[in-house]
Amino acid sequence: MDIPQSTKSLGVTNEHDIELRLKENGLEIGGSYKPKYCRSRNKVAIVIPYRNRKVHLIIFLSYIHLFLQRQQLEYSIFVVEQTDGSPFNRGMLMNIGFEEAQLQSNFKCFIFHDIDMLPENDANLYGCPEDGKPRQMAFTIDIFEYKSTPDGYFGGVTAFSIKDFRKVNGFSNLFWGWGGEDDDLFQRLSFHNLTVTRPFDGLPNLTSFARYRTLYHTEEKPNPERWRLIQEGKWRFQTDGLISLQYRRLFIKFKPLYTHIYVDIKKY
Ligand code: NGS
Repeated sequence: MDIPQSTKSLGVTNEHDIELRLKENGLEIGGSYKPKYCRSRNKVAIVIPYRNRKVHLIIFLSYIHLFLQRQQLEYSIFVVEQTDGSPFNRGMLMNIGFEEAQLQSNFKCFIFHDIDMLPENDANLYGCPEDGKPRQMAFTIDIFEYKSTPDGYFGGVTAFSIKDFRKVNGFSNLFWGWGGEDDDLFQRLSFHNLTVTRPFDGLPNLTSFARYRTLYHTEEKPNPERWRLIQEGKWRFQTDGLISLQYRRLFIKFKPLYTHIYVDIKKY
């Protein structure tokens, strides 16, 4: 399937058209899917942090559902929306998605997914990683001219078993604004001796497989505190994260294409 850069190229103009199409494929309310003729090994929760990117949301959903269904995966999509006016807190929204998804079902693993990243290759499997082996899914990205991302890069799209994400205490909740929360997470993995794996590890020519296309957006405002937070991270790994997560869930809506969780995480 071609990767769309606009909803027009999909031949659809709104969410409703896509809903109808996907319903025919067997998509259930809340954006959940189970393959019809086989049983998936595990159930995967896809968590997407979100605010104010309606067009990206439509493009992402219309692409990713079919992608996941071609892989015969059992999955649900959770969109966690920050409704307050504080700077965007990607890490905290991921932590919230992790906790909220478990209130809905017994997911065995989690894929933390930016809304503007589209996997290009159907063979980049979104199934569960083994315990002890979190996976960096986005290995080469168009905006970096498909060069391999550096070893310490752990952003964009990452996969965890439930056990490993708990072990590292999730993301830090303290990164408000763009950048650094993924570097902090990478440090958490190293601290716990977890090995980062990548799709197609061991194969030659890795760069031609785990490719991602990004959807265009204007640059976000970087968080001026991020370098200091990263540097001091190791003192907080045990106390800042899932263990200290506090938020107000305003409401949850089970929409045809996804479960939409509205939260207030205001920076007090
Ligand atoms: C690093 C950021 C990461 C970010 C990566 C790629 O510099 O959070 O760039 O960003 N770290 C810091 O700023 C400390 S990207 O070009 O994909 O937007 O993930």
